[in-house]
Amino acid sequence: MAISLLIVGHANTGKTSLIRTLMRDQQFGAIDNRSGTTRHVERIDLIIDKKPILHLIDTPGFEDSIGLWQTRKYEAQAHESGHNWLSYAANAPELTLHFEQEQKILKQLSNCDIILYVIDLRYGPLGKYLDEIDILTCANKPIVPILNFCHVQPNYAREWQQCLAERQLHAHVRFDTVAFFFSDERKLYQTLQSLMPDHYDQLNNLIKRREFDAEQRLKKAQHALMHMLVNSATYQLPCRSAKPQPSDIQQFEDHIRSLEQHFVAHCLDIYTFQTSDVVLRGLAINGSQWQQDIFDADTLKNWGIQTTTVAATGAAIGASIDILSAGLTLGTATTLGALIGASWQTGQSFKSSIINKLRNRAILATGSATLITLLYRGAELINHLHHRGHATQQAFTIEDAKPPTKEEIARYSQLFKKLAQRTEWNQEDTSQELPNHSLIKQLQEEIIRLNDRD
Ligand SMILES: Nc1nc2c(ncn2[C@@H]2O[C@H](COP(=O)(O)OP(=O)(O)OP(=O)(O)O)[C@@H](O)[C@H]2O)c(=O)[nH]1
Ligand SMILES: [Mg+2]
Repeated sequence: MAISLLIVGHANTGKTSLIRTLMRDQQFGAIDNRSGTTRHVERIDLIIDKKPILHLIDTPGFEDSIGLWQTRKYEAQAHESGHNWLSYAANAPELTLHFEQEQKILKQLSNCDIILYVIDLRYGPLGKYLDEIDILTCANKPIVPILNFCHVQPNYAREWQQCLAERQLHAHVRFDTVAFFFSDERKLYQTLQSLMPDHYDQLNNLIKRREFDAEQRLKKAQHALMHMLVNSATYQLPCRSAKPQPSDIQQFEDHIRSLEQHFVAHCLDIYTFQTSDVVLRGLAINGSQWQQDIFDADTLKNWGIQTTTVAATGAAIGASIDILSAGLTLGTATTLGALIGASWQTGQSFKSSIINKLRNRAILATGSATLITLLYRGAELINHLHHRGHATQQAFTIEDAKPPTKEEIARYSQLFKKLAQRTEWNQEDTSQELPNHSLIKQLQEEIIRLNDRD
């Protein structure tokens, strides 16, 4: 049997938002900055393995709790027990004119297991809210106050906690449906476990599943970022002449931008958000002329050259290329592998760049400053989406990310310089695995470090 949670509270405190966030569903109900958005009771089931675990029941907000509570105090029902008064007030035709919305709430009170009372912490515990709690107490059901908007500062958390404690409501849960943290959601489920011990295992499964899903989403998004960075770092655009033309630069920049856009779309999909939730702005691209780094020990190794005297071999290679560039035909380029002693099989990917060098054509590649910006923007987007509640209405703008430290710049530049040599890793199909290589592991560690830091 699922647990029925009745979500109640004053108008505009974030009741519908809470349900959207718990369901990871932006489409549930309607939410708005104006009060009185929800006009009807609506139920949605949280299902795990085809079994409903929670029934979440959304209700309209209280609008005039003071007036309703007064009808009990000053009229004929004063002598009735709270519970009897509720049954009466839920259906009394003479109350419908003034308390139509409240009656919709009262009718649900008998059908639920637990009441979640949503509080907007931007407001202190005013009389109208306290009357709402008094009305709900009449149902003799457990009430869990949800301290919503908890990340908005300043707020009235302390005043509310004191006021709730005076009413024996100690088991409150802090929440923010916009700045979402799974630890808050876990606390909610743990509170439900203590109130309904018969459902302990069921709720435990829910917590574990939620944790697992969150971990998987994060891993997938980080993987997408690695792909985007590898593809950006290894992308080369051969130009038609020694000097890149504006059309070459445009084509190059469009490609890098499209890689970032594709990554953003993929992340939105992973986190079930929509295109309108993120705005991409101002990626400054510094295309640099690509240079085959023939003196780099890793590059030599990749070419199949095992040498202990890297500098000497490097000099020999440099000389060979210079000789070739000096006037030999393009066909000669294919003999380059033999000339430098590399296994041409492994050096295949460099063929086009060497041929372009021989043809005296520029090759555009992404500069490390751009790659660092892409890394930072990507990590920031993942971090944002990981904590974005499904009730958030404002789009997240990706602009310039915060600047890295000098040490980080040096570390990232070194990493991207090495990655840029691996042109054979450039792949359009991002569903393919990335190579099992120490450079990829290093990139992954940097991304994880950036996500952990925020
Ligand atoms: N910053 C912040 N905004 C929130 C939070 N919860 C809700 N909101 C915003 O508050 C507004 C009202 O949210 P709703 O979910 O419509 O509130 P409601 O209680 O269902 O409103 P009614 O149906 O009118 O009673 C929306 O603009 C939400 O985006 C929160 O925890 N933090
Ligand atoms: Mg609502």
